[in-house]
Amino acid sequence: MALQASFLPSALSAHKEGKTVAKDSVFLGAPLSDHLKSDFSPLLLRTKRANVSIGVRAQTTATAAPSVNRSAPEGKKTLRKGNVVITGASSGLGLATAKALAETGKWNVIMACRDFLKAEKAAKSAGMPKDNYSIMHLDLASLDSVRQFVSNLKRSGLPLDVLVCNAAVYQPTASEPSYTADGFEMSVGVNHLGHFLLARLLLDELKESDHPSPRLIIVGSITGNTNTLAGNVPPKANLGDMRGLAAGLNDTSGSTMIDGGKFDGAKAYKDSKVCNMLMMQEFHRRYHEETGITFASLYPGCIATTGLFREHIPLFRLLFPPFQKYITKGFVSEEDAGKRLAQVVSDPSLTKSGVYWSWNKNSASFENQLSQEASDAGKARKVWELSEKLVGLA
Ligand code: LMG
Ligand code: NDP
Ligand code: PMR
Repeated sequence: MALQASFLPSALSAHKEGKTVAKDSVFLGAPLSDHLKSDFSPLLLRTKRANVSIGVRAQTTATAAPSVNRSAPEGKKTLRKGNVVITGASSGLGLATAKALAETGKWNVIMACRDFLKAEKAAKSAGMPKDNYSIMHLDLASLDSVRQFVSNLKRSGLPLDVLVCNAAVYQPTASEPSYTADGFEMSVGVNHLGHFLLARLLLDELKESDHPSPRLIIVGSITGNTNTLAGNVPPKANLGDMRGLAAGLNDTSGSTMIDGGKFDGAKAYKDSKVCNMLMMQEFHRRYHEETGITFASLYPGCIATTGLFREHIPLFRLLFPPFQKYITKGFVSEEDAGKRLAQVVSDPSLTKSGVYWSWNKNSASFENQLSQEASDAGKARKVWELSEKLVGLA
């Protein structure tokens, strides 16, 4: 409630200025998704819609950002910012990417976060230009929250140009599984199933985008790829015959692990990354030709300092960064990793679909090879179909 009171004035003043709808999303995101104050939201939403056509189109940028007014005279095009949703933008890679994109002035970054205040603080202390981002509530550990987020975004009237599925949890030290609101093992539930539903529900929005290069990006990782040294550190990713996924990914109906095995948090994370990389390719096969949307995944490098390792033992957190810096040399800073993901979001040379991007020692991007399992089209189809059932799409 406090949130609401404090965000209302700025939301309304943003309207008056006819400047941007970004503030509205700040306002919209938290209260609506928290199921608060639904009584007066329709009024706000109507106001907002009316403003989108005026406010957003009035914005100009200096470079080849998405064009709205395509009939404007050459060199004087009226351009609008691209709208990019980044999940888990309250820390680590997501925050660094949000910052990198917001600073270009060409993007309105919608930070889709489970902890609204944390995100607001993070954005402020990162010094993100406030006209170029907004925050909306999204808890990927709840399918209801995912649906609510999609509905809020649609009702905001903001066109969606790029969706980045970045959020993740990693529970390497958990001896017992934990569960999402819908009863799925947490790592696969958040990292894969929550994002799968989100991406499926937002596909129509991406299709309608008039941006020159709409994209759906799903963050992958080297640790899910057993064709690498890192992917061979035990426990290794392996989806097996997916009997655990088929049975609902919990102890009551079968197993918390996709392959039906005993719970292992580190393996669950790596399995979830395999699902992320498989889903990117399945989206590509099903929708790229028809929609022109670019579907891509990436390994941004080892960002050994992020919150991802918060649940690991202190000794690991101490040694992991120097290990990656000086021994594997796979280390990359949050800032540089953010620039890499920002490239995949907006670089005109990275429009190829179905690609898993990585970066070499000189920080040049290249198309990387996925492991056999992470590029298995049969497995991709099966993950897709089983996941559809679990998230209520089939
Ligand atoms: C699993 O264990 C747990 O079973 C699971 O529950 C879960 O927690 C999971 O991923 C999380 O871990 C992993 C365990 C097994 O690994 C460890 O516990 C080792 C932790 C090491 C972490 C990195 C820190 C290393 C510290 C080195 C010191 C750095 C200091 C730097 C200072 C620089 C100053 C200039 O892991 C293993 O069993 C390891 C075996 C991995 C096999 C990988 C495949 C072949 C490896 C070939 C070796 C190549 C050599 C590379 C150099 C390595 C140097 C350490
Ligand atoms: P962080 O922990 O810093 O960021 C993860 C983000 O996900 C946080 O903002 C977190 O929110 C959010 N999140 C977690 N659970 C939920 C949820 N239920 N709903 C919504 N958001 C949630 O880790 P990284 O930045 O390292 O990870 C980002 C991505 O990069 C992940 O996909 C990870 O797999 C990938 N990656 C990371 C590598 C690395 O070395 N760090 C290497 C390869 C890939 P909150 O701030 O509230 O906790
Ligand atoms: Mg790994 C080139 C070698 C390399 C790279 C790039 C990574 C990345 N790791 C490498 C090697 C090794 N790691 C080796 C030789 C070991 C054994 C000492 C090792 C161990 C290790 C552990 C215990 N590494 C880890 C862990 C984790 O808990 C991290 C993990 O698996 O998270 C799922 C991790 C990682 N190593 C990486 C990267 C990028 C990670 C974590 C990030 C991720 O996949 O999201």
